[in-house]
Amino acid sequence: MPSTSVIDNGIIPTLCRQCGQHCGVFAHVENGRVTRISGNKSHPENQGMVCPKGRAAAQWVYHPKRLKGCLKRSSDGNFKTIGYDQALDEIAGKMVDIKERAGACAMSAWTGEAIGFLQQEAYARRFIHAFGSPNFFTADSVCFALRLMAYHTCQGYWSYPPDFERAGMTILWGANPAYSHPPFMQRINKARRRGGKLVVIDPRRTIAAKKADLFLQLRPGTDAALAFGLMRCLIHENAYDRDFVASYSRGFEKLAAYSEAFTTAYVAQQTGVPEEALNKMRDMMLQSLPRCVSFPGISLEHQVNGFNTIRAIASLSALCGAIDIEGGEPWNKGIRVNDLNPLDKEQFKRMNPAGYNSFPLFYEMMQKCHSIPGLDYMLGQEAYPIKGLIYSGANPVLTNPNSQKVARAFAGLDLLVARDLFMTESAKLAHYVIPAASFLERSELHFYPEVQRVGLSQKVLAVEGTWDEYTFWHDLAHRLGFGDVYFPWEDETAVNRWLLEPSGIALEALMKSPEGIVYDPKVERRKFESRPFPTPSGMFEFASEGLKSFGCPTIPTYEQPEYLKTAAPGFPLRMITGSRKAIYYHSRYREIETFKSATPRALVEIHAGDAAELNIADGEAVRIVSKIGAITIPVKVVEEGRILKGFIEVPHGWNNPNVNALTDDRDTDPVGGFPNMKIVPVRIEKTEL
Ligand SMILES: Nc1nc2c(c(=O)[nH]1)N[C@H]1C(S)=C(S)[C@@H](COP(=O)(O)OP(=O)(O)OC[C@H]3O[C@@H](n4cnc5c(=O)[nH]c(N)nc54)[C@H](O)[C@@H]3O)O[C@H]1N2
Ligand SMILES: Nc1nc2c(c(=O)[nH]1)N[C@H]1C(S)=C(S)[C@@H](COP(=O)(O)OP(=O)(O)OC[C@H]3O[C@@H](n4cnc5c(=O)[nH]c(N)nc54)[C@H](O)[C@@H]3O)O[C@H]1N2
Ligand code: SF4
Ligand SMILES: [Mo]
Repeated sequence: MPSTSVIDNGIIPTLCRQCGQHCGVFAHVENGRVTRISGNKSHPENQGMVCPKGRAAAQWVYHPKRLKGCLKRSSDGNFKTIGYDQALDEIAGKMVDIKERAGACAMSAWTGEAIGFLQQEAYARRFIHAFGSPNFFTADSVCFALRLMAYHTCQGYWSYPPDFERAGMTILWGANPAYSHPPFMQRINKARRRGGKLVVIDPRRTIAAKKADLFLQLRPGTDAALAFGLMRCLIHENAYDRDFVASYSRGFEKLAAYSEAFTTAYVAQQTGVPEEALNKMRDMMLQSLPRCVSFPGISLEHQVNGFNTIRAIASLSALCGAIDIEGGEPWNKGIRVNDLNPLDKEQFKRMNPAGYNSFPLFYEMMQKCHSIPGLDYMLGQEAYPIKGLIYSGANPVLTNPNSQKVARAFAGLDLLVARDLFMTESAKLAHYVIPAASFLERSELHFYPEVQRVGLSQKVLAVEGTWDEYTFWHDLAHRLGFGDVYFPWEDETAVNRWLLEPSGIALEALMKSPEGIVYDPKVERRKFESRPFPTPSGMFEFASEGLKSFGCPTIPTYEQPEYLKTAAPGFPLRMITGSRKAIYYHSRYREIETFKSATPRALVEIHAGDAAELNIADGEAVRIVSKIGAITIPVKVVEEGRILKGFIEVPHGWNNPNVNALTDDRDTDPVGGFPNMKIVPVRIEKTEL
């Protein structure tokens, strides 16, 4: 295969991007080929650790199924290989045609988690904005943005990640960093060796739960009740940070009055957690104050009261006194870099960005469009039609809710361009597939705000017949006539140099610093004492008056999950989806042979009591039916205590079965538009595979 490393033999330090952590790694090259990836012990992110996904990077980038050469779908549905110039000329021509027929807004772009949320994403956003369309979608519509929105509402920034290593107590709310964020688990483990406590709140006894000092097996959707119960304890014990509340916050009285209803008995009744365990948690929290940090996971975003649940958790941290202290939740200092995003917010808002009407706060805070209503635009069921989409580093047909609808929307477009390393279920629907470069084939900046460092990944490989993100957007922009203005840099090295200019850090220096460079040596704590919180009031907002205009209560509230209020007729079970596993990453890495042999298929986890009632044995197949679809999947009856009775768990990212055939895109958080992927009403029927 014509793929060569930038050196013949040796070791190239770089950053792993098999997930979003950007661990420091070494690529070992022998005879022009990367043979293995090892950890950089001096890198602050991972301190030498490499997880199985990182170790498998070489298997993945050299996989024989990797796409090379541009593909065009013919009328018979088959793909044929065409030249890069022809592909880009045709795509540019079709975009011009769409613009003439339906306006610039009829074109859109979409980047997925594989692209990340920084530089690579910014190329796509810059491109579609320069084309004249506000319609830019990302994985943010189902990931991280709801947390960002909730924290921003309270304090004007998001403290990510907490100072795990120095915390007195870490509360994992529906997160399993042992699998999802291995470097964070490493830090939590370090804190525990020094006596720090770990509390895990999860309806499933995860690997993190097994290691925890305390595991609360709570009913999904009831986290806010627990958070209010803990706030009530802090207030009743007079143990909350009174100085912080008096001097730097607003809305405390309203919040305190609301929390009064959350007695230990009521919280136990809602969450299903025994009062004894709740009291134990309260005592642990009181003993670790103020260094008590919370880490809300993705499961709190994937439910209909997610925004308020996360606000309640952010408020709890503020009452603990954990805001911007050592061992608390830092207010990170950013780096001064040039901005790739030329968005004129007001101008684009006037153009009616897709989904603005449905979830205006999402657009206001993220300055991106929401993909869930975005699909209605693609289906021609909204104010104007979206007729074209270029997506990169995503696989929405498997990862977005209501996958039948995603597939229908994609299949109906006049122009769909896919950028991926592999032929996926989404790429199969594309008119053109432009093979993408992997992270080992590009160079980009990455920031580690908790240690105030900037790092740079190095280009390790060149693979013929694939194109990196910058080259692709640059080349297409030049064909459309706005390249000179918006993509003037020759290559990504020139972009990196331009981005860094305001920071005072030279690209050459960064290239020689595999562990990154500290962009601000001064560590400051409790910065709110000397400058206002970046909220409308300048205070930490337990109550946010600004939310009224978005139809949201000013203080966070607990909404009982539907299943505690009424039985959904015909759907007696609740399905949790997508709990992270150690190896697969959403729909990624299913090609890797060693992963395939370790976990060849998706299984539904079911409680032994539910299995017995349904007369289902381990290994048998079932049909899971939701309001919008059905899938067939083999059963894994799990050990006692692993999952709450009445709940099942199905992994995501698989093609067969695709759990998002069951998740409903209409069942969302009203403010953030995040889909319910964690409490899906379903029933199970015995069947055969
Ligand atoms: N290996 C691997 N790592 C990944 C990913 C991957 O696909 N694979 N994806 C990455 C991405 S993009 C993300 S967003 C992160 C997500 O990472 P995390 O936020 O750590 O998510 P999970 O590991 O799925 O853990 C979520 C847990 O929440 C529990 N849960 C479900 N409903 C509720 C509820 O109502 N309340 C509470 N308290 N718990 C609940 C589930 O049982 C599950 O154990 O992982 C990242 N890391
Ligand atoms: N039911 C259910 N669904 C979920 C979730 C859940 O918990 N439950 N979690 C949701 C979450 S939190 C997220 S973040 C989304 C993620 O959903 P997506 O953003 O769609 O992510 P992936 O499935 O990982 O798709 C990434 C694609 O990019 C390709 N790729 C990898 N590296 C590169 C690269 O460098 N360049 C390019 N161009 N392509 C690359 C991969 O081959 C893969 O096909 O899934 C969501 N879907
Ligand atoms: S956690 Fe694993 S996959 Fe993620 S960056 Fe680190 S080594 Fe790579
Ligand atoms: Mo995510």
